Amino acid sequence: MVSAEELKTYAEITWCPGCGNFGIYTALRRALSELDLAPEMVALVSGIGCHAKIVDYVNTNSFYGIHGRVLPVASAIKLANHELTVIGHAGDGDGYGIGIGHLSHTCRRNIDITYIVHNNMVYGLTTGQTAPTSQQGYVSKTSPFGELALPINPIAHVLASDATMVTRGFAGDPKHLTELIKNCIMHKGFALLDVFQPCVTFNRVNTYDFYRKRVYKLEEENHDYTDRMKAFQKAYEWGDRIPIGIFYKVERPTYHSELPQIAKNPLSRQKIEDIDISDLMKSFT
Ligand SMILES: Cc1ncc(C[n+]2csc(CCOP(=O)(O)OP(=O)(O)O)c2C)c(N)n1
Ligand code: SF4
Ligand SMILES: [Mg+2]
Repeated sequence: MVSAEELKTYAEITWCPGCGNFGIYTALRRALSELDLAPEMVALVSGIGCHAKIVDYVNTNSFYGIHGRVLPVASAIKLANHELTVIGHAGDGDGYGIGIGHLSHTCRRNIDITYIVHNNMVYGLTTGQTAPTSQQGYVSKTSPFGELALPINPIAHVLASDATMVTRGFAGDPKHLTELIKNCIMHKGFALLDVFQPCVTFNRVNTYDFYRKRVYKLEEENHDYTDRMKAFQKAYEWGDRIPIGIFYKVERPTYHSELPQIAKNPLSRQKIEDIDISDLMKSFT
């Protein structure tokens, strides 16, 4: 077994001291270690933002993607070699702003990947602009009089897009987060893990204290995660009590399991020498 400590890399960590990304980083390494996954069989994919640096800090395969395109890259990796455990890391700006179109399609296809969204409700890397999950009234340099729009509700959004696993964690509770990451990885199908990730530098509203006073665990209140309508109700719970844990989970065939071309072997292990495409090429001339 590779320990969580051994999954660290030599790269210097440049997150601000106290950043919520540290909690996600710890939980991710613990989950990979506890599931006893060989590092060479894991592929991490990121967008661009503070969250994205995580792929440099974990000693597995990794692909530093582009802003908003985590899911197309992660889906392609999974379909090229479905034996890999593929985990996408996006920011709330990255995944719920520019990249949100990909989210619904990945859900409905049920691509077998885990998608961890580091939701700090702000654009961290670009120094604190309002993000799609910033709360109404949120003041920043791009909304100096307070944000007018309602925030994206990621949980409700993916429930409506037929996601097969929908979860939320808190970076200030790495133990609980480790279990959620393990559950998402073990789930056969698309799993969203939205994580409340305090940005201690730019978001002075959604702090560790803010969440500690409000979050409660769905599993401690006997939430039935097979009931989609109940999951919707929980998705809209916000205020003095905010739920974390598994909102919804259901089994459905994964996209790659329905493709006859890769039923025997992953695409990456298929021989291409014997394939003759000369007739196809001629058809284009
Ligand atoms: C296509 C494109 N548009 C905009 C940018 C500039 N940019 C880089 S990171 C970022 C936002 C980061 O916010 P978020 O995704 O929430 O990540 P965080 O830094 O908060 O982890 C933006 C707008 C970019 N790199 N590429
Ligand atoms: S700017 Fe915010 S999200 Fe980025 S490293 Fe600093 S605390 Fe973390
Ligand atoms: Mg962000």
